[in-house]
Amino acid sequence: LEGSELAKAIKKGDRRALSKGITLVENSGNGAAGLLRMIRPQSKAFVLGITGPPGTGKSSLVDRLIGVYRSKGLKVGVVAVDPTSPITGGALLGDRVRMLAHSQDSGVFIRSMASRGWSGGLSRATSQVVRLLEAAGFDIILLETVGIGQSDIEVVGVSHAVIVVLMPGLGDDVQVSKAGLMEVGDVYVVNKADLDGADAMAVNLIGVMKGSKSRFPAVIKVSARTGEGIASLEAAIETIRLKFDEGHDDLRLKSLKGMILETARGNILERLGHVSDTKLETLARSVHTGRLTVEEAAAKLAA
Ligand SMILES: Nc1nc2c(ncn2[C@@H]2O[C@H](COP(=O)(O)OP(=O)(O)OP(=O)(O)O)[C@@H](O)[C@H]2O)c(=O)[nH]1
Ligand SMILES: [Mg+2]
Repeated sequence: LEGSELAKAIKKGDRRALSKGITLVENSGNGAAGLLRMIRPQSKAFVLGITGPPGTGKSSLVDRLIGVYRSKGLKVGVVAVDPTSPITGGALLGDRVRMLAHSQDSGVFIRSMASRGWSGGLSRATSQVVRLLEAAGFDIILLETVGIGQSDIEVVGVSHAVIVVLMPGLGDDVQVSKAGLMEVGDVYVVNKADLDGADAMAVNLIGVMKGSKSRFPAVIKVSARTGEGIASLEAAIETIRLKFDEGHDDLRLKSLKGMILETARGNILERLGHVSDTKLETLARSVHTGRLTVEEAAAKLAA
């Protein structure tokens, strides 16, 4: 299948075609532009970003949320952006996908994307994969990414709502605030509430939130293990999803702004990644001899 045939099959919800489309996007970046034009969907799917430090239970919560939405009859797509290195990656990636109990359900589509090896185009690729899932008729798209650094967190910029998953014992919030996690969440989850320290963590977070005058994200204690608090989390997400369903354009525009920005950023970074060392050296020599300033050289490089 190629071109318009592939697009048609994806829109019919053909899973193999969807996989093929995703691979195309992953392999050829903007080379998939034609396909993305042909599948151009109405923005109907609700995209929920799930981020947080490593090991806080994001995948376990994704698993819970799949259950929640499947019981409502909604089709759920999952994109897990995995920071695992390509060297050890293969096996681990497989394990994580298998970990999800829903991988045999035809109303669920799970895809892992390795975050290594992208010269800045990760968010762009993620946004493209999200659009393919949307075209294939998924109602909810869960986008899991480990929030370690700025580029991981930028990935959730394409979401309509963002859940930041934390857990007891993260220590002071330095790690969390440094990564920019305190700015991106619509809902803050203290997962592993079955362990000690969840209350203290939640109180701490609420204190931090009160410091900000413009944002009032919810703070919810849950346990992906026992199911405690999952209903509250669901309710908090539903509040946002209802606004979305009622056609409030601001959430859609916010997500589209994220997609456009991340796509442009990806294009620029990719172009910079392809800069030849010869060209760079020529520019460096010009700066060295005083013919150009660094700023002028940078402008030439990015042109
Ligand atoms: N006690 C307890 N353990 C949990 C809970 N949720 C997840 N875990 C455990 O925490 C570990 C990490 O869970 P994951 O769901 O893989 O966490 P993650 O945030 O997706 O991890 P990465 O994707 O590697 O960053 C696993 O051993 C889970 O069994 C919980 O609510 N309580
Ligand atoms: Mg995970």
